[in-house]
Amino acid sequence: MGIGDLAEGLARSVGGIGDAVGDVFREPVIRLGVTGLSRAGKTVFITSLVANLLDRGRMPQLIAARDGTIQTAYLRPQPDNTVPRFDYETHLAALTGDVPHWPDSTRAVSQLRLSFKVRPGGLLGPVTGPRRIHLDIVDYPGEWLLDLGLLDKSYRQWSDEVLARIAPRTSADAFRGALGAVDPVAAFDETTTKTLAEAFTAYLHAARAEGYYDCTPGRFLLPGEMAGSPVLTFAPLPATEGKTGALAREMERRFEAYKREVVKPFFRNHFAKIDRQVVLVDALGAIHSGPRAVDDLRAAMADILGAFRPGRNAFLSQILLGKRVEKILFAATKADHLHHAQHARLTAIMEALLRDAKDRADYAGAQTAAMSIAALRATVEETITHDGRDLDCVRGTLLETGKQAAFYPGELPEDPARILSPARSGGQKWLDADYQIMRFAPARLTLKPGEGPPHIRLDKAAEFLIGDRLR
Ligand SMILES: Nc1nc2c(ncn2[C@@H]2O[C@H](COP(=O)(O)OP(=O)(O)OP(=O)(O)O)[C@@H](O)[C@H]2O)c(=O)[nH]1
Ligand SMILES: [Mg+2]
Repeated sequence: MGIGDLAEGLARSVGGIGDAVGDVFREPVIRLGVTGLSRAGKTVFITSLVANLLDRGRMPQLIAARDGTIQTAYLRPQPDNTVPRFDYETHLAALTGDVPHWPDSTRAVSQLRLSFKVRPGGLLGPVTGPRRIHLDIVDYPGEWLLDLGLLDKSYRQWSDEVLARIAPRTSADAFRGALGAVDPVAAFDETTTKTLAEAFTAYLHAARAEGYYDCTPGRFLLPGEMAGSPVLTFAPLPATEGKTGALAREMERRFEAYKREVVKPFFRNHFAKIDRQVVLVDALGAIHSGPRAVDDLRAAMADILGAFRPGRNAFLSQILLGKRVEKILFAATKADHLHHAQHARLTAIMEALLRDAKDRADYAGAQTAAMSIAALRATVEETITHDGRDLDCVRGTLLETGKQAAFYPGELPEDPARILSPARSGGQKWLDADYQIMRFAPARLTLKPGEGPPHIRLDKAAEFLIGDRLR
């Protein structure tokens, strides 16, 4: 009896669970994690990727699509019964309907299975017939990944670090005010705890809106059904010499519960199963916000890479059992805000950020790459003459007014150091340039049969992420 028979028998013996379990034993599965901080473009990326894998006319750089190795692709029920399904149909309808609009914000993990029928290679090809390969795409918030750093910290260390970091930020004024009104060695009181937690959560939201990435605990921003529970009702407290009050002890207990009951289950149930990972970053948004936001992005990329470093954390090593993510792509999204003449510059900035993140995280492990992409192209290019100068613009429908406009975002520097150095040295604003950003609505599409929605380099991203497994 071979392994195949064994798997078959096992699948049969679990009866009703049937097909999905059998698939896992018999047919290869690629688990692709898609993450990024809120509004990075995860939902649009997955929707367009799936649409373009189902109809592969615009995917020439995905070799298995171009050379016909992929014979068909279709959606199948996902194997994980308790994870919400990624709502592909609704998101696609939003993007490609008569009045196209961006999909709603999503708040939790979701998953989708796409299966490929692939032409068999090798001598046995004609005998064995087409192979099936499954692609499980898992969408999860980047905020949850950044929580990994909390596992190494005690409540005391975490509080000290957070309070030091937010000291110069005016967005933390209200939280500091709330802290000032509380005696840190006070007895425990639920109302005080709740007031502090709410003020801290409000600060985290403000920091996120200002473009800061260091906004952990991540579930404070995306609480879902845990809203109001003790694991999400704590805040950092200043150190007190010698004496600890019951308030601080309860805060500490809740911080430990957060690590145990929120952070660890996410890594065990979702993160540990991922083979390939794409991290979407809104680099243009950060550049628009200024050097501090770029510096913060730089630090966040190092933290994210750190989560993927083998042996980074005892708990992770224990759940991963030597399994590791094989490829990680950092992709700057929304590149359709730039004329293609500037794409290479954006890619160079992403590459420099990645190099820097790898140095910081002392990273060795998965193969990494940086790219600039647009999952859904919302603009067309246009060159206009202004004051006797040619300006490379993009034209699209403005989200705010619904009017068509050509837009010049400013010129990214050829040398990425012009962006990275001011970011590193804590500059307040760019000295020699100003980068604008404009929000466009998705364009109304007329797709030919066999074509997915228009994109920029989504095929190249797919080739890096899964191309080798489809051959
Ligand atoms: N022009 C352009 N805009 C994009 C693209 N992808 C995303 N966007 C913009 O970014 C916004 C956020 O995209 P989503 O895909 O919803 O981002 P998300 O990461 O899923 O966001 P959350 O679910 O809130 O975490 C969209 O509403 C668009 O305004 C793109 O390829 N081109
Ligand atoms: Mg989303």
